[in-house]
Order: sequence, then C-alpha cells, then structure tokens
Amino acid sequence: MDAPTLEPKFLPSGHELGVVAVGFSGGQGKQGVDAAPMALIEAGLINQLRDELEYNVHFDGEVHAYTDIMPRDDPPYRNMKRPLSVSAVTKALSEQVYEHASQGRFVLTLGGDHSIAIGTVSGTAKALRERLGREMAVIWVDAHADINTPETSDSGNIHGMPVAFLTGLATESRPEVFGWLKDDQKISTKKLVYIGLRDIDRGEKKILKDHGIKAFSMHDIDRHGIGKVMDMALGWIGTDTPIHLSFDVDGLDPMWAPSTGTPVRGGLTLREGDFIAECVHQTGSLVALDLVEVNPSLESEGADQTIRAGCSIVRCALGDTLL
Ligand SMILES: [Mn+2]
Repeated sequence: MDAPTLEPKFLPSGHELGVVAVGFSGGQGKQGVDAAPMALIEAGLINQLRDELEYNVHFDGEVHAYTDIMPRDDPPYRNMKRPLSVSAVTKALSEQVYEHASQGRFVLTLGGDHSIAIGTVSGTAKALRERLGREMAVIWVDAHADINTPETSDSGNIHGMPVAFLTGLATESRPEVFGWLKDDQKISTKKLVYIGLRDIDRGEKKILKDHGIKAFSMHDIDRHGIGKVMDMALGWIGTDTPIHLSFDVDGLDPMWAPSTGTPVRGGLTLREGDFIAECVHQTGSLVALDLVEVNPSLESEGADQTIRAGCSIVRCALGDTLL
C-alpha cells in the first residue's frame, strides 16, 4: 500500500462538507431510527466538524422526513414492505447527495435506516462518474450484508436489500419502485468490500460466493487483526478509486452500540470501528460517508453510548486523530 496521504485526491478542496440529515425508518419495522440525525446533531457532531475539524459545512438545517412524497397507500410488492415510500425517499435523497457531490463536496449522510444507502451511493456514484469519469468503490461496514434481493429476503424489509439494488443484482422496471436507478448510479460488485459481517442469510451467502464479492467477516478480523484486514480491503480497492463508506452502527458490537434495530453479538470494538474510519480517511480517497441505524429509542441507557460511538466514527472518517 502507498504511504497514507491526508490530501484528498478526488475533492477539489478538502474542506467543503455537505451534510444531509435523513429521518427515515421505512426500510425496516421499528420506529425511532428517524430520530437519530437530531440526536447526533444535538450531541454536537456538526459543530465539532465545523469548529474542531474546520470544515466549511453546507447543511440546510433540516432533518428530512419526506412526508410530502410518502404515499398513503403502500402495500407490499414483490415481497418488499413499503416499496413506494422507500423508493420515493431514496430517489429524493439521491438528488440531494448528487447535488453536494457534483460540487466537489464530501457528503455526510446521517440516517435513518440502511435502505437510505440506495439514495446516497447512487448520488455519489453518478456525480463522480460525471465529475471525474471514475467508478466508485463502496466499503460497507455492517453485521449484515444487506444484499438480499426481494426474492431471497425473509423479512421483506428493504434495509436488507440496498446493496442488491445498487449493484444491479436486484432489478425492477417500475420507476416508482427503484426503476429510477440507472446504470450510471450503480456500482460494480468488484468494487464492493464488506467489513464486520457476522449474520448473513443463506441466500446472501450464495450471492457473495457466486459474484466473488470481497468480504471480511469477524472471522477474518479475529484471524488477521483489523490492521491487516484494512490493508487487504484498501489494497483490493487500490489507490486510484474514490471510496464511499457506508457505516451501519450495528457493525459495532452491542457492547458499544446497543441502541440499534438488529444488534448482533460478536462485533467490532469501538476502537476497531474508529480504526476503520481512520484508515479510510488516510487513503485520501474518501468522498462520502453514511452513518445509519442508530436508534436512540430502543435503549434508555445504551442510546447515549450508541450516539457517542456514531459521532466518533464520523469524526474519525473526517480526519480526527488521537494525537
Ligand atoms: Mn446495514
């Protein structure tokens, strides 16, 4: 691996930061994940990015709930729950993210459940293709692979499907159900890297194997250590590819991030999570970050620590260092 550089390679200025706050929970069944952006902001996150890390923050000051574009009637379709709502919200979000990314800003999106990555990744992928003529890589940190197709999903919750839509493994022609996703908004399965996996559905295992998708499970982290795993993950992506980091807080062990919709024991430590973010920052290739699935309503005591863990990951990805 090349020596780490702190100069951003794919952003004209390292100091312009677009923030989108997404109060959306429709990709899964539990209320409360929509309150995460406000909780993160009230914990001081945006002020820290502005005052301590010296970003020029572009934020409309709003937690978007998208209620005006949400259909009243949204029955299941092809086993997907709330398909019209998730599709409409992610389409609107895709345009918001695209707007920031096409102006050369780093884009930070605060979710919301992980279905919103359909909007964030599609927005940055399109902007980077247009701006730099480059295909983007995605590092997906998560306990789950979120790569079910509507047909392989048991739950029908779309927060378990975003990667399938983003890679084109799941397709749908109806524009009101993700048919709006065009090729220039998608990513290659060869440019996708998972870290932290430990709860993968049978159908997903087959998808990962059949498509040769690069995935570092908790087993790999136990075997090699997080340092070696990051070297391998970033080596796979290479030094000439912009990176979008999509970080599900359930990638962390519930000991550190208990307040999340689908916690799975045996996960990343707080430091391993921060280390992933620090390493990706050091590549200089990071162009966007999602922080998702913080649900402050699920745990009374654990909510605070989960919010703090989330803030820490964001700060690390944006250049905060221990020394
Ligand atoms: Mn996820």
